[in-house]
Amino acid sequence: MQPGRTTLSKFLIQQLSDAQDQGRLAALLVDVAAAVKAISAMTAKGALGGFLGALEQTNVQGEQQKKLDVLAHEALIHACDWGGLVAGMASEELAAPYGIPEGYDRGPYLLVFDPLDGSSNTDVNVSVGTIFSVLRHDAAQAPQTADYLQPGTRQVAAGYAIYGPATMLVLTVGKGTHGFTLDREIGNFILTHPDLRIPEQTSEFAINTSNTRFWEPPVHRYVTECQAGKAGVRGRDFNMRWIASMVAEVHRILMRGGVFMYPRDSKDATRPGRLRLMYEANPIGWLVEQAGGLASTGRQRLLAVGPEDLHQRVPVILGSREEVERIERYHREHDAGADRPFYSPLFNERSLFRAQAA
Ligand code: AFP
Repeated sequence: MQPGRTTLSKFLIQQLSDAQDQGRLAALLVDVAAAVKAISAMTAKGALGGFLGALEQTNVQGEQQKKLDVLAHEALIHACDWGGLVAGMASEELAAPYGIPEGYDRGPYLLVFDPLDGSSNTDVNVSVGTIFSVLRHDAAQAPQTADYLQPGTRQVAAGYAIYGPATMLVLTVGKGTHGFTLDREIGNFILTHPDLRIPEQTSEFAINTSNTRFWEPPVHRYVTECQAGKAGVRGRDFNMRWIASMVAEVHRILMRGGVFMYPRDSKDATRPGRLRLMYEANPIGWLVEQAGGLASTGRQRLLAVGPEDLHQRVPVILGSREEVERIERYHREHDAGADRPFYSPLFNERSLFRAQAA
């Protein structure tokens, strides 16, 4: 595969040459890429296109919708619902799955997506993204919600687009994680970052530290040690980033390593985390694993989580292998009651959490 010259279509034909339905999966990913180009044009136009600002309504998550949330959602639906490749679609912006309209053929795939991740950043011109996951649905009848509730290990393709200074598409079909850059002059995605690998070590972590008082002790232990730097047990200084756009954090980690954490916290006892399993954690988790990293809830592999709800939230800890392994060890030690000597004075048994199995 010749970086700088291989187009997305050529790449997919080559990567899927031995796959069941390779032509249809490649065609679906090309349709997703077409929607990404449309979203890229809108995000790049910003205020000039009237694309900024929020709408009155809220989505199924109870979050206020930005104009671009809805426009990105519509771009993906319109690019993918007519081609006879999907049996149905699920979106962060829809409470229930989207049924393929009468008159259109259905195909063997389910497309699940967050149309615009990081949308709280749209009006301040910070990178945002689209995240998508492809599952199979081989039954003849139209899919029900339960047909979407497949663990991340059942994905057949996953990817994200990042609308930054450059628009990039990063995807996997199970044979590594590969990056494509949009050449706007010819309107094509060109392979620029083949076989991305996440360095196993890092000195950079990403977490929203305004939630410190809500964290579980093992997360607090890990972050406190990073902040102690050379003077502490880690023996080296760490750097911190928080862009509030998961796609942008993950892209940085794929480019140079790092660890991203949106752990379970006690801010809202009804929510085991902020990020959604089906269309954020699972696709991103597979991309990270395919690039040699780890993706965990802190207590189990993200891709092994059995979905119970289309919009279910999970704790997310992912990135450089050695750091994620350390954080998982801290969770095990906490749950086994073996980490008491490491507690920060801020934390003790009477406070926020009782050890709970995942
Ligand atoms: P939005 O799409 O509502 O902006 O949420 C983005 C996100 O799901 C994820 O991309 C960020 O990492 C995380 O939320 C930021 O959460 P905080 O605003 O709590 O830092």
